[in-house]
Amino acid sequence: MTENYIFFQENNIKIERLEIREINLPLVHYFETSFGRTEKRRILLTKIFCDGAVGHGECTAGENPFFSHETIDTAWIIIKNVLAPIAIGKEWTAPSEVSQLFKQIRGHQMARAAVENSCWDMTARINNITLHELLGGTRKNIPCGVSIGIQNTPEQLLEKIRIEVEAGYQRIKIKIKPGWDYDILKLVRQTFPDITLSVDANSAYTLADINLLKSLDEFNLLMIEQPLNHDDIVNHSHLQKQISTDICLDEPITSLDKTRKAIEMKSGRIINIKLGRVGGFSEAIKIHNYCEQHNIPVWCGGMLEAGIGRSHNIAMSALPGFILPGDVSASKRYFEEDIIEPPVTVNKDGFITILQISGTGYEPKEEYIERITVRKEMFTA
Ligand code: OSB
Ligand code: MG
Repeated sequence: MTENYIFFQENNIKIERLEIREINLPLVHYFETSFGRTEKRRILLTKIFCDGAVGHGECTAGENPFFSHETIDTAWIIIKNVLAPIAIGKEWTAPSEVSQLFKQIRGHQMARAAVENSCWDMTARINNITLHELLGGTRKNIPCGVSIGIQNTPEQLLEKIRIEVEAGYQRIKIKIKPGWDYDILKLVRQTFPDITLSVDANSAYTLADINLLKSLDEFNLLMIEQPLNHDDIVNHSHLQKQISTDICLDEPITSLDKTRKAIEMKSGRIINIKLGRVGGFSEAIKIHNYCEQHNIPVWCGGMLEAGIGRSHNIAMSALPGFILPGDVSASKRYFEEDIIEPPVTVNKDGFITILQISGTGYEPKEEYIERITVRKEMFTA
């Protein structure tokens, strides 16, 4: 295993107490993908305690099992009944050891990631270093793109694209599904001939749609993300041979092993790394390193995260292989008020400046978080 991150602490640390809570946060605008529309987020936050130090995590599971089998409710049960009893009281020196504690668990990556990532967060704080430095990150700022959902009308979509292009975002990704694809892209390209554009189907097509998928080659797309089934790598390999647009895999990339198989099968030429989907920072770093060695560009995906998850995505995006603009954008695109201070902002050239402050540099707003909490539980040894 290649470990390019560093750790300094001399004393072993452990989770003495683990708190989980659910917060409810409305989105400023609905977000619609081929699998459905989200208007408000239910988000599970984790917080761990050790000898006066704390670490924060955010679970990226959605409200429904449509993107992944996991939901906020399954993650709650798994953390409570499985992860907390395993992890509480066990000493570690590097947070990657926490991912080893969870090795025998099948699936439930998003639940595992929330706990493991809290340990990375705490380790950075205890050592008074930045999280991106702890992970092995080298970038000072990260290029940003936006993901724009399916809209009620084509005019509304054009207006949203115009706003984000003017804000400086470096890449526009739009969601597609059967009936909201070729004609929409034709209109978008006529209106914005020169923008860097990609599409995400969230598994809405099958190989029977080959003619439609081939026809998208005419739009000079940066990539087509996850056109086929959520756990497929075989059919994507067939498809990639027949289209010139680069396929990017999202949903099936749940581990280093799945990544290696997808790359060996030539199922796509680009990989979207999502911290929750792969089970946390340790696995994400391994996937990043593997892709870098195989000249596969990666970028950081998003899951409509609130500030804690967003700040972890920023830290991960500092790794050198994250060369394509990610789906990590400004807090205000999602929420009236984010749960961190300062909120995430993007400069007019479409970059997020990585804060050079220990931890993530973004502090959770405890009082606000308490006010929007709908349930919480604390676990101890
Ligand atoms: O497929 O990338 C996806 C949001 C929820 C679930 C899946 C996806 C997305 C996004 C939004 O595209 C990315 C973001 O802005 O957070
Ligand atoms: Mg996607």
